[in-house]
This record gives sequence, C-alpha cells and structure tokens, in this order.
Amino acid sequence: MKDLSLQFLGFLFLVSIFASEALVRRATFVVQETSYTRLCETKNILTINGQYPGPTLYAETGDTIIVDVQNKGDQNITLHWHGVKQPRNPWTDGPEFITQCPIKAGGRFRQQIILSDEEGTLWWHAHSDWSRATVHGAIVIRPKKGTTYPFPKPDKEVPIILGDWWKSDIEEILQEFLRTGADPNASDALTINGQPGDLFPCSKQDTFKMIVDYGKTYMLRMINAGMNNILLFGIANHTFTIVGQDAAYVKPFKSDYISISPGQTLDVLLEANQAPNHYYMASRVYIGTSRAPFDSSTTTAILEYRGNYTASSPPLLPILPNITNSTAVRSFSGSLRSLASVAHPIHVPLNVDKKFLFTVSVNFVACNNSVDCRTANNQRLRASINNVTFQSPKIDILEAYYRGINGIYGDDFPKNPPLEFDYTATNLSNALRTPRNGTEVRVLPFNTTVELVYQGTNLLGGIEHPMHLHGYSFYVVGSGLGNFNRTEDPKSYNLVDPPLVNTISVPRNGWTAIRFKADNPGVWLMHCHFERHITWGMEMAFIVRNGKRSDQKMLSRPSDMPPC
Ligand SMILES: *[C@@H]1O[C@H](CO)[C@@H](O)[C@H](O)[C@H]1NC(C)=O
Ligand SMILES: *[C@@H]1O[C@H](CO)[C@@H](O)[C@H](O)[C@H]1NC(C)=O
Ligand SMILES: *[C@@H]1O[C@H](CO)[C@@H](O)[C@H](O)[C@H]1NC(C)=O
Ligand SMILES: *[C@@H]1O[C@H](CO)[C@@H](O)[C@H](O)[C@H]1NC(C)=O
Ligand SMILES: *[C@@H]1O[C@H](CO)[C@@H](O)[C@H](O)[C@H]1NC(C)=O
Ligand SMILES: *[C@@H]1O[C@H](CO)[C@@H](O)[C@H](O)[C@H]1NC(C)=O
Ligand SMILES: *[C@@H]1O[C@H](CO)[C@@H](O)[C@H](O)[C@H]1NC(C)=O
Ligand SMILES: *[C@@H]1O[C@H](CO)[C@@H](O)[C@H](O)[C@H]1NC(C)=O
Ligand SMILES: *[C@@H]1O[C@H](CO)[C@@H](O)[C@H](O)[C@H]1NC(C)=O
Ligand SMILES: *[C@@H]1O[C@H](CO)[C@@H](O)[C@H](O)[C@H]1NC(C)=O
Ligand SMILES: *[C@@H]1O[C@H](CO)[C@@H](O)[C@H](O)[C@H]1NC(C)=O
Ligand SMILES: *[C@@H]1O[C@H](CO)[C@@H](O)[C@H](O)[C@H]1NC(C)=O
Ligand SMILES: [Cu+2]
Repeated sequence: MKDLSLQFLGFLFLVSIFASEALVRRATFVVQETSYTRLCETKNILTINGQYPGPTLYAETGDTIIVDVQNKGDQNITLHWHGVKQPRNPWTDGPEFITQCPIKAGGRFRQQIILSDEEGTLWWHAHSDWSRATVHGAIVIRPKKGTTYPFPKPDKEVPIILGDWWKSDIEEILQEFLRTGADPNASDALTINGQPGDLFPCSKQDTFKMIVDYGKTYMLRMINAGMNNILLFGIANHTFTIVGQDAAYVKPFKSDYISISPGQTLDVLLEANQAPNHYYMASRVYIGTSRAPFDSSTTTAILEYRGNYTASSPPLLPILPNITNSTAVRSFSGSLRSLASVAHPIHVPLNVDKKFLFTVSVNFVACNNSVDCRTANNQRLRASINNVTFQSPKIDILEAYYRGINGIYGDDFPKNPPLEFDYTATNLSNALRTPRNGTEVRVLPFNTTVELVYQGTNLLGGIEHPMHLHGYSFYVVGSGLGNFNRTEDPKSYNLVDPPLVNTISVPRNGWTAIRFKADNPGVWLMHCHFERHITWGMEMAFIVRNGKRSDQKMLSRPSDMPPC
C-alpha cells in the first residue's frame, strides 16, 4: 500500500511539472495527556501526538491536508487551522460552538484543511477553553512545484514558536480566572519552541539551540502562540529581513527587532554574517498598559555558529525596545506592506458595499456578592464589540444556520456603536462601562465588499487588541491614534500595497481599517486573539451567504461532525 501511494505520488510529481497539481496530504493528530518537565517541575499537559509544541504540518500552496483527529484526552476539544481560508468549508474550521460542537473524550473528527493562495507560515491550535496553551503547532506552506520564493531560497528554514508556560494546570488558571472575574495569572515563563531558556532554573540543558554556518541564510518561520501578550523578539548583533506575514509576502524590510501579536506569523530572513560565536535570541512581553499582570521575564534560545572558536559566556543579549515602547511596536507594524508584485498580485477592494465601525472595549459588570470577586469596586471584567459581550450558544451557529434552527443566535449584530461617545477620552463616565450580553451575528450577502473599522476605546484604560478573522485574509488599509474620522481618515488609506493578514493589532486608543470581499460562504468567527479578552466576550461572527453558482456554495456537511 505504501509503495503504491509512493508510486502514485511519483506519478503526481511528474504530472505536476506540467500542471502544478495540488496534493492531498494526510496526518493523524492524537490528543493526549503527556508528562512534561519545565521549571524544575513535572506535570501533565494536553498535547498532540505527545509533542509540545505539536507536530508541524508541511504542504505546498493549494494543497489539501486531511487530519484525522482522535481525542484520547479526558476533555472536550476542537482544533482550528489559523489563517487557512478553507474556501466553502467552514465545517472543519474549528471554533467551539461557532462551527462545530466539541470532539468529546474518545471522539474523532476528520478535518479537511483546504489551502488556496496561502504561502508562507500559518499555525494550528486548539479552539476550546484554554487548551491552545499547549495544543498548537506550525503549518509550513512552501511554493508549489514550478514556482519559487520571491527572494533567494534560504539555506534552511526553522520554525520559531513563541509561547507561555504556567506551572499550574492551564485548566486551573482558567477556572480561577472565570471564578474571580479578575485578570488571569501571568504565565511563569515565556518559551521559544517550548523551552523557557537558560535564564530559568532547570532549563539550561534543553534550551533551544539553532546551529548555523557562517555565510548562510536562514528563514525563521515565527509564530506567536502565546496566550495574552504581544511579544518582542531579537537576536544579538543580527538584523532581520522581514519577507512575509500571515502566509502572504511583504516588501522586504530590515529591522533589529520583531513585534508579533498572538495569532500573527512572520517569515524572517536571518543572515549568519557575524563573527562566529554564541548569540542569544530573546523574547519578552510588550505591554501597552501596566494594569494587567504580565510575565516580565525574558525567554532565550541560542544561535550558535559552527566552528572552532572560544564562545562568549554568557552569550550577548539582544537590545529589545523598552517594554512600554508603543512607538517601536507601531513603527514595526507600519513597515509591513504587501509585496504586490506581478507574480504575487493583490486585489484591494476599491468600492465598498458595506461599512462597519466596531468598538473593541474592556468592560466592567457588577459582581454578584455571593461569588468570589477579586477585582476592585466589586466588579468583574468583561469585554465587548459594539457593546455586545458574546455569549456562547449550546449548539454551534453553523449547525443552527444550516438546519434553520431558531433561537440559537440573533442576526442583529450592530453595524455601528449603539452609542457614540468620545471613544478615546481620558475621563469616560462609568455608566459607559457596562456592556450587554448577546449571541449576535452579522449576515453578509455573497460577494459583499466590506470595510470594517475597529475603534479602540479607553473605557478601562485602552490596550491593543489583536483582532483575528476566520475564513479570510483582509487588507489593512489604514490605522491611527484617537477616534476614527470618517471624512478625514479615509483620505490617507493605503490602497496600493496594504498588508494582507488574518490578524491585526488595533493600536491602544486608536483605530484600524480593514477591507475584504465576502466571497467565502460560511460562518466565520471574528475575535480578539488575547485569550483573556475572547473569554470575556470580545468576539462575534459573520455569516456569509451562499452565492448563486454551485461553486459559490458551502460544501456539504461532513457526516462525522461531532454531535452536541
Ligand atoms: C495565581 O497566582 C496567585 C498569586 O500568586 C496564587 O496564589 C494562585 O495559586 C495562582 N493560581 C493558580 C491556579 O496557579
Ligand atoms: C555585539 O553588540 C554589542 C552591543 O550590543 C557590541 O558591544 C559588540 O561589540 C557586538 N559584537 C560583535 C561581534 O559585533
Ligand atoms: C581548535 O582550535 C585550537 C586553537 O587554534 C586547536 O588547538 C584545536 O586543535 C582546534 N580544534 C579542532 C577540533 O579543530
Ligand atoms: C521605558 O521607557 C520609559 C520612557 O522613556 C521609562 O520611563 C521607563 O523607565 C523605561 N522602562 C524600562 C524598563 O526601561
Ligand atoms: C522606542 O523605540 C524606538 C525604535 O526602536 C526608538 O527609536 C525610540 O528611541 C524608543 N523610545 C523610547 C522612549 O525608548
Ligand atoms: C448571584 O449568585 C447566586 C448563586 O449563584 C444566584 O442565586 C443569584 O441569583 C445571583 N444574583 C444575581 C443578581 O445575579
Ligand atoms: C471629559 O472632559 C471633556 C473636556 O474636558 C468634557 O467636555 C467632558 O464633559 C468630560 N466628560 C465627562 C464624562 O466627564
Ligand atoms: C451598553 O449597553 C448597556 C445595556 O444596554 C447600556 O447601559 C450602556 O450604556 C451601553 N454602553 C455603550 C457604550 O453603548
Ligand atoms: C450575562 O451573561 C453572564 C454569563 O456569561 C451572566 O453571568 C450575566 O448575569 C449576564 N448578564 C445579564 C445582564 O444578563
Ligand atoms: C463578485 O464581484 C466581482 C467584482 O468585484 C464581480 O466581477 C463578480 O461577477 C461578482 N460575482 C458575483 C457572483 O456576484
Ligand atoms: C473630522 O475631521 C473634520 C475635518 O478635520 C472635522 O471638521 C470634524 O469635526 C471631524 N469629525 C470628528 C467626529 O471629529
Ligand atoms: C463537552 O461537550 C458536550 C457536547 O457539546 C457538552 O454537552 C458538555 O457539557 C461538554 N463538557 C464540558 C466539560 O464542557
Ligand atoms: Cu483584546
């Protein structure tokens, strides 16, 4: 059987020289409890195939990957393929109670991951409770045969996955967070490829090490799989060339540091052009506001040149921007522009059918005295989009939409803030802070071109929000500080080479304008990728209707959808 499939692959390879045939690849993901030791303590974590970070999926542009997920853990789970557009296939996108019910302990689900124009780095992660803390991994999408990178092929490619490690069980962190209504405990360490690095106790032995040859070029496939923070990253004495973001190419630019939001990916070239030595790569939190507790530690890995020399001990640390330097973060993200070349054209919608303004806020609600409330003034933290705090339904929205089941969701998500106010003022009245509950979607006819402006608010002291849309990449046409001005700000939009992304960090007390064409039918979640914010309710969904043609309709429902 194996021989046969190899022959078949060989045959496809021959065909593909002429036809660039897309391949169907397969993987098995077993969800299981696995024992891991970090920071001098051993505990069980949830993993895929016993690996943390999980297995890397490799594909070429346009391929389909079929992943057989088997839940041998003891809890519900769902898996999401972050940044994969899944044309017409919301069924296996993954967010719990949005497109599916969870895969229960002992259950299985065959998930089809349909790639289209994505090329570069994406990732997959759990999309139920906070399991994604340990259940995540890279998706590497290389140019299909007969095409090339729009830059010299790197000598080697290395996934660099940034994450968090808690000493406690992540489920306990989540339960305490839900119970108290306060911020969650900060993680005990940040990690690079699953390792805290040698500045932490008991971690020296396993510190991630990247061995390089002088003169070669490496591609770092960077993923921020961290839960709650934007991260800064650098390598001592080395300068990066950023070439891709969210599996789309960008105009190459150089930077000594990287700023990366949860959910975001970056493809970065690293030339090994410094004196042979050991250099630290390091990452730490960027924090726009000091209110939330954060992990102030630095995680490290080592870049080691091959050769015979006396290494500096300890290695040099990179100089990263100051932890509160929002200028550095904004200047980095402002440098990201689509490559927009003949081989990699872009299609920015110029005429807009529907305009939306969505406020993104952190809120307070009154605390019930009979429960343990740990915040000031006896209030619990919540979050909202256009003043609606999302309430998870009991049956997934996709199922309810597909079968026409009433009473599961409403279709009246507000197009604009229900109340206009000076969103970014410093003296906002407490009365504005309380949101309402809702399970609301916004319905879009097929092919609608949408402009969506995210407006940060200062209701509880502003903070960045890395907003992520499922089912689409979108163009970031504008961004600024303060309140969005509908007559003035569009004049400075970039409609020539805006970046094409699936996650964008809305600046603290600022706004970001995005555009996309709703040509992928289905139910698609949109949410903040800070885990605490999505849990507080900063999410909503779009339902994109089927088009008229048969190739503009959702694929049929897989028979093995997990039951509720
Ligand atoms: C969260 O942090 C507090 C204060 O350090 C600690 O007492 C508590 O045990 C932590 N919770 C968990 C679940 O680790
Ligand atoms: C590396 O950078 C440090 C300052 O960050 C500098 O002191 C040192 O000379 C540099 N080393 C090399 C080999 O360039
Ligand atoms: C490394 O360099 C030292 C000093 O030049 C030399 O004595 C030693 O033999 C070299 N080792 C190897 C493995 O080349
Ligand atoms: C960061 O920069 C601010 C403003 O320059 C300064 O007040 C603060 O001390 C710096 N923090 C650190 C950790 O260097
Ligand atoms: C913030 O970072 C930028 C870019 O690295 C730097 O030019 C600027 O001096 C920094 N500002 C502060 C206050 O540290
Ligand atoms: C407060 O919580 C208790 C126990 O869960 C419940 O019985 C009560 O209705 C709640 N009160 C309010 C105002 O939500
Ligand atoms: C906030 O300050 C502005 C300018 O000082 C003032 O016009 C406004 O009334 C204040 N709003 C509140 C809610 O205090
Ligand atoms: C949000 O909704 C609540 C409940 O309807 C209302 O009291 C509050 O004023 C609204 N706030 C804003 C900012 O729209
Ligand atoms: C909103 O939903 C939460 C549960 O997520 C509930 O505790 C709260 O009482 C609800 N608030 C209102 C005003 O219904
Ligand atoms: C979708 O919009 C494009 C123009 O943006 C148009 O060419 C195409 O015909 C439209 N398709 C449908 C089905 O409306
Ligand atoms: C938008 O900008 C125009 C021109 O600068 C100004 O007249 C108008 O008041 C602004 N609108 C808001 C809501 O700030
Ligand atoms: C697991 O999922 C099932 C089906 O949706 C649900 O009924 C059950 O409450 C879930 N269990 C937990 C612990 O969330
Ligand atoms: Cu947020």
